[in-house]
Parts: sequence; C-alpha cells; structure tokens
Amino acid sequence: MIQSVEYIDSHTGGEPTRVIVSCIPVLVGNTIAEKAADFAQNHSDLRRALVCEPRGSEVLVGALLLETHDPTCDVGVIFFNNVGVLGMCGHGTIGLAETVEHLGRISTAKFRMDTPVGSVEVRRSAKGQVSLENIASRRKSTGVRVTLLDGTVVTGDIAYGGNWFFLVSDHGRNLCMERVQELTEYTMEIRNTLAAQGITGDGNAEIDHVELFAPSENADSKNFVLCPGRAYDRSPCGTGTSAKLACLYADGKIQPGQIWRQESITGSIFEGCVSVIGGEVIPTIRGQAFVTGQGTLFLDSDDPFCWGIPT
Ligand code: PYC
Repeated sequence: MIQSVEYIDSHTGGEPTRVIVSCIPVLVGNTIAEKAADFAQNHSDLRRALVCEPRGSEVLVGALLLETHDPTCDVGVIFFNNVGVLGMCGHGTIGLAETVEHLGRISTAKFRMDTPVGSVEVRRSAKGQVSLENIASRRKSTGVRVTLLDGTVVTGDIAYGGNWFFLVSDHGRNLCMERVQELTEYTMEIRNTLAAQGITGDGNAEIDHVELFAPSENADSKNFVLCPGRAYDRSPCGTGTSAKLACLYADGKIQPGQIWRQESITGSIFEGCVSVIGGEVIPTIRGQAFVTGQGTLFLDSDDPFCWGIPT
C-alpha cells in the first residue's frame, strides 16, 4: 500500500521546517498537548517517515498542521524532529507562517497558534517579516555547575523558552562553522552530564537543548545550539533566544522592549525583546523564512526503509 503525504518545506535562517498538510493521523485527545502525547507515544514510525532519512535528515523539524479545539486560536501545531516531539519551535513557527501564507488558508497578518505548551500569537508583515509572541519564558537556575569527564567545570543557566535549555557563556570555545563537530561533541557531553547528574527542568523535564554564547561582530551575541537529535540549529533558535532573553531580563541586562539581536552559528539573525505581563516574561522573536519546496511524500509499505533507517 502506498500512502501519499503533502508537505511544504521552508527554511528560517538556514534551519529547515517541513509542514505536513495532508494525511495527518487521527490523534487521540481533546487538547493539542494530549494529541502531541499521542503522536509521540503511538506514531513514532510516521514521525520518522516524515522527517528522517531517506526522505529528510536529522536537521529537519516537522510540523503537523491541525484544527484546534481552542476557540481563541486559528490553527493547532505539533512540532517534531528525528527523536520526538518539541514543546514549541520558534524557527518552525516562522516557517509555518510563511507556509500558511503560501497556502493562502488564513490571513497571516495576525493569527494564533495552539501548541502543546501554550498559545502563540504570530504576525507576518507584507514584506515577510514574521514575529511571534512566545509563551512565558523563565530562568529556573543560574550558576549551575557541571563537571565533565576530564574534570572541567562548566557553569551555566537553566531556562525555559518552550523547550528546556542549558545556557553557557564561559566555555572558551570559538563559535564558527569550522568547529561544528567539536562544538557538537562538547555540547553533547554537557547534555549527557546534566542527565547523568539528574539536573533537569521543572517536573523532571529533560534539558535537551544546550546553547553556547560568544560575542558577535554583527549582533549582540552569537550562539551555537545543540538540538535534541544531535543536530545543531542553523538558525539562532527561537525558543533558545526566548530562554536567553529570560536570563538577560533576570540579570537586569535588558529592559522590556529593548531589542536583542541574536546571531546563529551560520550568521542568520533573530531579533527579540521581552514584555512583562503579570510578572511573566513574554519574549517576542522576529525573523524571516522562505518556502523552498512543495511536494508529495510516498510511504510504500513494501519499502524496507519506509519508516526511516533503523538506528
Ligand atoms: O527555533 O525554537 C526553535 C528550534 C527548536 C529546535 C530547533 N529550532
């Protein structure tokens, strides 16, 4: 049997997003969070088929475009990647806005998106700049010390921006494309050590993103972001920039409305700022995406690699 799946690909600052627009499984649940849990637990084969090799790669973030039960929202979205479901995804939201504009389904001048971790307001300007008002972001801890295998101590912050991050500024590494392999190994070791030492986000949530910062000649800061499936984010990472903004605000380094320009390892830039509503820090992230392709995936049950390459 061959199943056909319609998709639209885009990239945001170099980081790809694949929005799935047809053949979405019937997911169990009354909320997007419940549906995301069902997708994570019971549809791993399909998740891998949509984003992993041989049809995709470990870099690709997928997005299921769903109807929402939330009357305040226009669409429901579940983001996912090669290893699981993401709470939120900033670059993916910007890619989704460009995709929805391409589809012409709803007005993208302003729409609300229902995600497993809360609702997000998205605006797309006529010139294609997309800004998203993210869910409340926060720093959980500062000055957290992690001892690596060679005895080196790494100190960082734990913060939430829709996903959990460990943010490190003092690492002595050069953040450049030539060193991506080394940066990947280093951040993987930090992440594995956090897990081994039982250091988590709230509710024992795994800290599955690690973010390194360095000065930038083109922006306020440059980052390298390790994503859950070992790929690095080609964009400055929307949820990672939200986590960074929450830390900057907690340290009194930015004021509400002050623009922070975050450069990625590839040189792409997101602009961000915070507003503080009822004591909560709400980041707004701005960037641009481009649609790169549109097509049909074929899932052939006779294909031994139909559901991805077994690891
Ligand atoms: O932009 O939030 C983001 C993101 C998360 C993982 C990859 N990109």
